[in-house]
Amino acid sequence: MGLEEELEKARDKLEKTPVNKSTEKERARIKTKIARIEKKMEKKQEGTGGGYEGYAVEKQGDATVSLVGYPSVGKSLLLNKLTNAESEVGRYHFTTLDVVPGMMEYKGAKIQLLDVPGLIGGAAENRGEGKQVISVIRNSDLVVLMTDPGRLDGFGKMEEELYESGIRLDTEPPNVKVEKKGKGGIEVRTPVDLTELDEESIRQVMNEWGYTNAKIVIREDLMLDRLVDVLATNRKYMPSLKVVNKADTIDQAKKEEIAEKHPDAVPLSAENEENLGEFREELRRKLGLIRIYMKKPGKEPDRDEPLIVKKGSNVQDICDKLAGKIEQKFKYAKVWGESAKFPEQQVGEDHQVKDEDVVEIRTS
Ligand SMILES: Nc1nc2c(ncn2[C@@H]2O[C@H](COP(=O)(O)OP(=O)(O)OP(=O)(O)O)[C@@H](O)[C@H]2O)c(=O)[nH]1
Ligand SMILES: [Mg+2]
Repeated sequence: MGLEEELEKARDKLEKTPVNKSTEKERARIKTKIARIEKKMEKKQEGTGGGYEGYAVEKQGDATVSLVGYPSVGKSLLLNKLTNAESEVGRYHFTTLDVVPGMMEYKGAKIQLLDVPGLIGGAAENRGEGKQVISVIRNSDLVVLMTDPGRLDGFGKMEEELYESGIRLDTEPPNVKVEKKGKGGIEVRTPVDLTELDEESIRQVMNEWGYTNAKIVIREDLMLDRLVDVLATNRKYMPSLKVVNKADTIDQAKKEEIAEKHPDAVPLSAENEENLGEFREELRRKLGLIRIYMKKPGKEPDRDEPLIVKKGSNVQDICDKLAGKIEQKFKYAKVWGESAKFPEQQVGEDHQVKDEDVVEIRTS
């Protein structure tokens, strides 16, 4: 039996197994099996030399975003409106066959947008170009899920498809640490109460994943799926942004209905360039990009070309980004702005910066 067939069988079995307390262990076993077949398939794909070549896009700029959605939702037109790229826009499905990159500049940040070919049913099962689509998405920093008013179910379908491919959207990775040991069996430590899993089933699942001697520390009320995610180790956690394009084709009532059903989706029109500002701002916010104005001693800060770093970055990260530009050894930094207790505060490398701070690096 081929891997694909095996996978299909296992998925089928899972679907037919009801969800209740008595089938919990059986479902755990099947899920483990599914995850292991998927991993095997991935390995095989890598082994054949990938076949990713046509899709390998060099990451450029401060962040990379993939634009996914069913054929003809308007991905190419949006890319053309927002960036310097020229992606073919057509009335026919699948006008975009390769990944087309474009660069968008917004508030000093260079955001690379990738027009990714139609995310079609079956991507997770390695049908068609699905696997390559997934690999491009996994390599980006955020995924835009795009649909139009006629296909609002697209969001759920895309989310499902990405989930099946090991991509976890808008979710924190499990707060769990696993450490392999030389002996002693499986030691389970849970400082919190677990409502779904007991130690026995945790041990069982870990055994099925090939862990015989290990320590697992669980710091959240872990569900079975997330335990499997930890053990599978190939999960990708990333943010997403939902977009409903072609807002120009609907009336106010329909707009309100969409806002109610999908409050987190940004309605826009690539054609009429409606609401593109909000889209850019949401992208920047979700990517967590912040601006730092660098300053040289005795000079005014450079406000024209901010240094872009991720939210939560510290002075050390800034120095890393400036690598090559600072030749001498870091001594201290001076900071003005939101992160400073007072203007011109003297700080060390672990000081966390905030959006629009002014930073002066002192070297010795
Ligand atoms: N009314 C309206 N039509 C749009 C809008 N955006 C795109 N379209 C039209 O929808 C059709 C498909 O647009 P594309 O940009 O080619 O769609 P795509 O998602 O790139 O499609 P594939 O490359 O096939 O996956 C074209 O005829 C566009 O002119 C919009 O905001 N409003
Ligand atoms: Mg296209």
